Amino acid sequence: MLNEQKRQSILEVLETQISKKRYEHVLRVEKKAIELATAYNVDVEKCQYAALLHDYAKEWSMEQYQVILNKYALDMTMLDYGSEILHGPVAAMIANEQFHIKDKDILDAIFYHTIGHDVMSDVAKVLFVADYIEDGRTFHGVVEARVLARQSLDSAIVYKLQQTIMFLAQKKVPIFPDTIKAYNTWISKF
Ligand code: DGI
Ligand code: FE
Ligand code: FE
Repeated sequence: MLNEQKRQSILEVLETQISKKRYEHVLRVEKKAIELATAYNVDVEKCQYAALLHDYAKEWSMEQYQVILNKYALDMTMLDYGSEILHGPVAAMIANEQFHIKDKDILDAIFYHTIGHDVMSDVAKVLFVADYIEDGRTFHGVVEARVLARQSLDSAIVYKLQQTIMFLAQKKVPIFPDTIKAYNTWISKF
């Protein structure tokens, strides 16, 4: 478990960055991440760090994103997809820079929490699934996702990628190529 003092110091800053509604989502993701990490024998503390910081930059402006993208020479094509795609990679840079998190599992989990990735550590898998099925989610299909998450993290990951791509295509919004890449890799595993 994450030391409560460290946890509170993160929450204090987090509260200044995102709305109350999103802050509560983050706490529910943390709760679900602890639950999944415990069930699947994954490092609980790492999963808590990843959960607490994953949406840190979700409400930032394009100007703020641009600064981080330039500073870390991140993929500029992400700018075409807005905050939905940018907030994970940017939050990973902030976790490193501002919260001094150097653990690759935690940083990658945050980086890839929206788009997914062909190779995902156990911490990344826990966050990817916890974000999708936390208790506040009510979308069509969440019940199925929760059932799958009890069977295996991998099956829930494939389901999330499949559902997300269908949802985006239905909305007629552009799909970030790495999201498709992750889908292609994961779908061939099942
Ligand atoms: O930040 P959260 O809302 O908690 O969850 P998230 O980071 O998984 O973001 C989900 C949103 O991102 C959801 O509305 C779908 C969207 N998204 C995921 N992949 C893509 C995407 N949006 C675009 N335009 N393209 C993508 O490839
Ligand atoms: Fe997110
Ligand atoms: Fe989230």
